[in-house]
Amino acid sequence: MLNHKAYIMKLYDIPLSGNCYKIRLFLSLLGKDYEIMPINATAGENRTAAFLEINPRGQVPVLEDDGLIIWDSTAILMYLARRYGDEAWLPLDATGLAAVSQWLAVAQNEILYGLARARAMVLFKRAGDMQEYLTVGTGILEVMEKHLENREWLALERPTLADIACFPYVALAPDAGITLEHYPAIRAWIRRIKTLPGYTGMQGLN
Ligand SMILES: N[C@@H](CCC(=O)N[C@@H](CS)C(=O)NCC(=O)O)C(=O)O
Repeated sequence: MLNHKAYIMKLYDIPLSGNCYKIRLFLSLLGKDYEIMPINATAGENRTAAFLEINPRGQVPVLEDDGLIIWDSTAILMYLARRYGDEAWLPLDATGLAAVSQWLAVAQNEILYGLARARAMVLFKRAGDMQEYLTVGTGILEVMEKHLENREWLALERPTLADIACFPYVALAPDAGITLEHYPAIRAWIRRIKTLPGYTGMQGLN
């Protein structure tokens, strides 16, 4: 009998990375199987010639789907939403797409260069300017708090990629020593995300 091995997606991953967790969370919400390809950044595995062929930026996450390689968490989320999700996650209409894109931009700007950088300093002893990261990070928490005071989800009347992209480093802010105590609307939004069917957590966030 021929052994037809079913194709399975591969995710190049660091377990404590919030950017990788975004992808694991979305794959879980979509109910998609995948294989983890662990990358040990401390041992320089993201800087080898072989890995730089896969992602010239030397970063995770990277997704490999049947020969197609995609790097950058936003690009991967968009690919997965279009390829395997329904339109709800990433709308096609101009207004809905713009509403989601605004928050995808926040995830790659203030959240990454504020909350995520502050966390990396604390957890991984990365060098940086903690004061700057805290100013940027708490600045966007204030914006999100106000925005969520009268909304359930960031972009539309339902969960979208906007929520998935922004969720990890906001929910992991306590790892960076940033309390969410003063942000009740953000805490309610975090609880809402945790009730989505297929939700999965990570270390420091269950
Ligand atoms: N904008 C990128 C950022 C990716 C990123 O910063 N990845 C980190 C882990 S969270 C990484 O690979 N760091 C290893 C390094 O830069 O040496 C994305 O969203 O995928």
